[in-house]
Amino acid sequence: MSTFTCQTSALLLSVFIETMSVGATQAAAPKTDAAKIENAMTAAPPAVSRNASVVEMNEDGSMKELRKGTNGWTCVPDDPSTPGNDPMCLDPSAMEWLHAYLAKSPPPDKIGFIYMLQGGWDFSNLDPYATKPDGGKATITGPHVMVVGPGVKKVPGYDRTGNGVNARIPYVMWKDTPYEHLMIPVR
Ligand SMILES: [Cu+2]
Repeated sequence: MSTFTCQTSALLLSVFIETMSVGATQAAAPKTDAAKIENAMTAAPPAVSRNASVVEMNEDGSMKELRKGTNGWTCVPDDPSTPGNDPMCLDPSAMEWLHAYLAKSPPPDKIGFIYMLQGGWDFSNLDPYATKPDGGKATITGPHVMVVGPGVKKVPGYDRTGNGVNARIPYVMWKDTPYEHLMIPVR
């Protein structure tokens, strides 16, 4: 097969996959509070998400509590502004980190942990505020956990090449920004 054909098929395949995931998300995006809570809970093991708070993120970065939890964890349903299904469950330090990211303010000097067992879909592995795919390529990560906070900048052994496209190995996302964090696939 010629290189040209190869690249063309790869391009067509990626367009196809993106179209598929857009279609799938629009069909699956949770609408009711009950559906949003159910979706949010799939981000973490049941032992964690069962008693977690569930909050919905508004466009302006404010949050609406859908359910009050008891274990200190907070789960957030799929972000409908991205094509993938990407709910997450965060510990208290990771929630502070997320608020800082949304407010574009410096994150607190704490290490936080996030479950994203449904995987994630990011417009860019380099730009925290990108609104369209980098050079046409989104960063798609399967089921993973994340370690966040300024302290992770000092952790060696994670891929920092910045490619991060369809990542399968542990890598650094948004490197050299205040929101640099570790992405660790779990499957
Ligand atoms: Cu993630």
